[in-house]
Amino acid sequence: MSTPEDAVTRQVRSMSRRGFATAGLSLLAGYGAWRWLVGRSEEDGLAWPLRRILELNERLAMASFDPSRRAPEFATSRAREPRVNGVLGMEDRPVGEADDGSGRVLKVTGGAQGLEKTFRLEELRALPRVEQTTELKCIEGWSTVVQWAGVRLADLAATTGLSSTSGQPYDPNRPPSHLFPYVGMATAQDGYYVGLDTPSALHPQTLLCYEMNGAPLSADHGAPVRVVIPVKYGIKNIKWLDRIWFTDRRPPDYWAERGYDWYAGH
Ligand SMILES: Nc1nc2c(c(=O)[nH]1)N[C@H]1C(S)=C(S)[C@@H](COP(=O)(O)O)O[C@H]1N2
Ligand SMILES: [Mo]
Repeated sequence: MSTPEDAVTRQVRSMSRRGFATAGLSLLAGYGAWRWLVGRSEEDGLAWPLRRILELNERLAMASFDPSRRAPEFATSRAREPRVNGVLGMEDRPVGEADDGSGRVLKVTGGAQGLEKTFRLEELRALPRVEQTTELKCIEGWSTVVQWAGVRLADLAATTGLSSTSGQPYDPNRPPSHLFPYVGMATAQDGYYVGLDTPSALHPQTLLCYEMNGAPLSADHGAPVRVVIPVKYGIKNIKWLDRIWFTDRRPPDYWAERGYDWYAGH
């Protein structure tokens, strides 16, 4: 004869059995979905369904990017020395090169028929100098306020006319026709490379920097010239920059190839 307690126990047992079965089923479903996901072919280090989601994020980021939006700027007194983070491509620096790399040139290509122009450090210094104190934000979770000095990539595009196939100088108020949609950047020997959308690359706060916190840029921080692009995460702030190319094709990007968001804005 069963007591009320027995009935309760049975009920609890069957409930937990059902609960267990449900949990087990959903686990299996989850496992199946996971197996399915990891079985998908990879594109740039990510299973394609995840890649599609990232691409959707990127499209949203592109559509919502407002070129008139500026990253916050800070009082110079807030500036600190950032840690040295990321040395990819920098092992390719020739031994014996002057610390400031002043003998090197920056190559820039684009324009009507892939014209190349080169700039020595002094030539970059002769272009309008911009100082700004902005935050360098790493995706690893740290950020440092740094004072930078350099030339706007937009000003370089204005003097060279390389940012459009029409060859017209870049003017933010009257953008030239046939502006290239992308900008590629790389260290010498391609040890590190980033791809940028042109609105971000020609944003007024995007600088080719040669000074940090009032001193010439050090080798560790990317001398002679590095990119500072405060509308993007640190990964896009390429150090020891060798080449810039304005292009119709989305340029390769070191971290996007390893599963990070190609856009990497914040
Ligand atoms: N050439 C090169 N540039 C690079 C990297 C790198 O590995 N190689 N790392 C990036 C990352 S992830 C960050 S956070 C910043 C760090 O800049 P810092 O070393 O001047 O602090 O550099 C960026 N630029
Ligand atoms: Mo970073």
